[in-house]
Amino acid sequence: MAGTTERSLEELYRDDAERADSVVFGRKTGVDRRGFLGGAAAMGAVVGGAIPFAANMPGGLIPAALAQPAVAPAAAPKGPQLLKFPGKSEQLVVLGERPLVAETPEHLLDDDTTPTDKFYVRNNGLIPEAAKDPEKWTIKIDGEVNKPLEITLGELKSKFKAQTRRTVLECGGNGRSAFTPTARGNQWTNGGAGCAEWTGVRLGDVLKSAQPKSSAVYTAHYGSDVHLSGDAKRETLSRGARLAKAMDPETMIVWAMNGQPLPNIHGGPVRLVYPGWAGSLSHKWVNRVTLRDKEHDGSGMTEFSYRVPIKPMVPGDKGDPKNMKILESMPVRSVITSPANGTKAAAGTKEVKLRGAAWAGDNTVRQVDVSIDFGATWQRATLGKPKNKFDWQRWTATVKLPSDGYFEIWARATDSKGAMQPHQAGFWNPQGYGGNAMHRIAVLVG
Ligand SMILES: Nc1nc2c(c(=O)[nH]1)N[C@H]1C(S)=C(S)[C@@H](COP(=O)(O)O)O[C@H]1N2
Ligand SMILES: [Mo]
Repeated sequence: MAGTTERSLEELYRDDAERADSVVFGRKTGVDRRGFLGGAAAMGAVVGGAIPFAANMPGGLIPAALAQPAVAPAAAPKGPQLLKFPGKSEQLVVLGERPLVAETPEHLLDDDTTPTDKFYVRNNGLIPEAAKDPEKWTIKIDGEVNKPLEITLGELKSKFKAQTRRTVLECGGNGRSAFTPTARGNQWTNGGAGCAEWTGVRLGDVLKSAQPKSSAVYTAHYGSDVHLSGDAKRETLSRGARLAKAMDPETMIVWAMNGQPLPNIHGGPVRLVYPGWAGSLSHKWVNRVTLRDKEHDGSGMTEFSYRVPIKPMVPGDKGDPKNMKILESMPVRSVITSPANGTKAAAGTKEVKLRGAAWAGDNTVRQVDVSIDFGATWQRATLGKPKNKFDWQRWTATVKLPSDGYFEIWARATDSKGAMQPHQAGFWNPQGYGGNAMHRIAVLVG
């Protein structure tokens, strides 16, 4: 392999894609590959088949077959660590054990409604014990209100009008692993998201019953989970949002997920759901919502936490907290949910049926396009309608393959405002929010 085998190309591609490129293709990134057929053959050997569209491969691109762990982790000695947790699928991939964080591989997001067992898990602190008497769970509403109140789950159910909505919950760091250089935090691929049916009441209705003062402009959320240190005085997470978002009729206090009582791991008996915005606003085990007269400054609100640059910053820089603003709506994203990355198809297979999902924070999805030739040409997918606001949109497409070989299928969504997913995660920031690089999967035919 070009005479250099100090480590496998697979490792080289993971660690230093540009150097791997020059080893494989014998040239610097950005130079035309057509003259290096020997190189393309070496690359083909690594990904398991000839690459019919090798000439279109962007320089420095880590082949999808290597960029993300393959589907069958059992085969790989150092495959991803899989979750073992009561009620959760054993196919979720553990990103951290303390606190417990696990993501859903994209191909497990293939249901219209994400089943609870497949739904990703993100904790910042210790998971509390399940409540003994859920109906007596109490939430306080205080701060900039004329009538502070305490309300039990039982009263929430009897005094306010319930609604059910299918909405996407997505971690603010979803897509983080696509940043170069690596950004701090859990290295989510695209699986820090799911779309469930949530049942509860409008947070706005409950806040209104406490009679907000005109000075109230922001919320602050508190829950019962304890800080990782075990110190009860230390805050685990306390985020908040502009009052207008809290008052949105789709922002809810929920007690059921997919028609069942909200499981403890997902914040039961009650959590908030702020659809379209960073998942950290959807406070689990919520027991207090305070209205404030300024932007909340709890843990997860300051410095680089859940904040993105105002003016673009140099990737890898330390950054200036004064140049950061709160991350609100999540960016447009699509995932290919079938077939799975690394799928092998029989020789002679001439077409592949694709399924996926796309969503766009506060916006809707205008279109999804797919490519089989590293983005040289694109084909429009058939896009479904959301069930309700903030639902994801399912899509399908059938792509025709010209021959056997190694293909990458790329999917790219465009939102209702015209914003499109980039090839590479853009707007680098120290904690890696808003990384919405296109999803791509490897398919090997023959
Ligand atoms: N009390 C509490 N609420 C929380 C968190 C937490 O650590 N503690 N994590 C937040 C983050 S960062 C996300 S992405 C979502 C994840 O919800 P899930 O575990 O139900 O998927 O919960 C949010 N709510
Ligand atoms: Mo998150």
